[in-house]
Amino acid sequence: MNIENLKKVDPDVAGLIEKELERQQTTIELIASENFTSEAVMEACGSVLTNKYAEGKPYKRYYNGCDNIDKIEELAQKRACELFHMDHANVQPHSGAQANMAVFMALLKPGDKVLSMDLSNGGHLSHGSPVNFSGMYFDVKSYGVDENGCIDYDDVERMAIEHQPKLIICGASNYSKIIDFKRFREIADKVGAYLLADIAHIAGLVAGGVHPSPAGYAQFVTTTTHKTLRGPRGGIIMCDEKYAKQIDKAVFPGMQGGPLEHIIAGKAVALLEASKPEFKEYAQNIVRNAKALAQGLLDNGMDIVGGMTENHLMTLDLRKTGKTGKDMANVLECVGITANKNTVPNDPQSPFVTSGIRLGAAAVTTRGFDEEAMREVARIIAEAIKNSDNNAALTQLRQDSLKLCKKFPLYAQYSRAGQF
Ligand code: DSN
Repeated sequence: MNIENLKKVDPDVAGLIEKELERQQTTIELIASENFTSEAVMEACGSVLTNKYAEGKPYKRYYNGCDNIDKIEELAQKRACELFHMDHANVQPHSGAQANMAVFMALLKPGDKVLSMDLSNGGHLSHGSPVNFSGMYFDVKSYGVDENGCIDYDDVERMAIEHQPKLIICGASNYSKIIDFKRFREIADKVGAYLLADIAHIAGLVAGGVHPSPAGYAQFVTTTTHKTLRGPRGGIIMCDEKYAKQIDKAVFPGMQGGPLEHIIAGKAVALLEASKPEFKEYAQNIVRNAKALAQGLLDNGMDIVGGMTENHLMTLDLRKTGKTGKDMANVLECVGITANKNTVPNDPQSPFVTSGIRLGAAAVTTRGFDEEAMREVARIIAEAIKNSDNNAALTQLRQDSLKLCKKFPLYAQYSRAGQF
């Protein structure tokens, strides 16, 4: 991360980047959708590729001078298809929400019916929330989770038969159990619906072989590239070959203009990294660490939605403590732990206040946290919540979290000689 030029040209921005690096190095990152990408990915994203317009597809562009860009984008497509065992990949979506939007555009007309997971039960905004384009222009019916935090597949089937959706979406932003893609496909087939699997959160787990793959079940798979997959911020759509043209047309010219080829290069690098044996080990470690965190929290008397996690994340249920997600996420920030407030199923609080906190293990696993460290993180969280009004206790807990950060350095070569 050489920012020497930036320091001269714009010391304000350079200074803030340095502060952000220090924040990342000195805090414990538990936001379930975040991760630390490699320097190789960052070099690709910060490269001269940002200078190039490349509307269109590889070898079919609206601009000249795309020889190198074509090869890079083709590599990203090929690597995505190989990693996820899908026929076709469009690597141009700027984000996961835009990937989902393009699938909607490719398959549906305004007013068509969609069946997807409710946002407050763990679904995503772009799966049909009334405040998002997906809920404004389509007729969305939502399934949720049962009292154990699990999808009730019989209920999904009942709703599919009742509503006859054209598209069923599986995949979530806050769901801690394995998703049964086969069952979803059986339900979709029963009512003649397309199946879209949004694997944004679990893509790295799928790539690493610790979560079943949607390949062979979902005709459409969308993902982000920056969560458990550990790439740059962005999206990808994959599909069966027979839908390739439809999807490509929906992305461009339907949804987007010029693709971000520097980010696409970063995606190509991340996809290569995710195909290596070390990444399998990383994915296994994420799940192991998430389970250690969950067990530690349960042992410290905390409640978790659905109990033990089966993937990289979990939601702390604070209802019995009488404290809110909003306040406790702020308390955790005081002790050096970054997480986000999140609703729990049937939450009595508003989405801005909430009774839960979502926690994920992908980012800390990247910096090398092991199960023992995760148990210590669980202790710090539980103690911070119990002692949320005790400044002395919180100050000590901040020291404890800093100790962990020092033990597992992040981008160590950039830190100012371990000054933190
Ligand atoms: N905002 C992302 C998350 O935190 O899960 C989903 O897009």
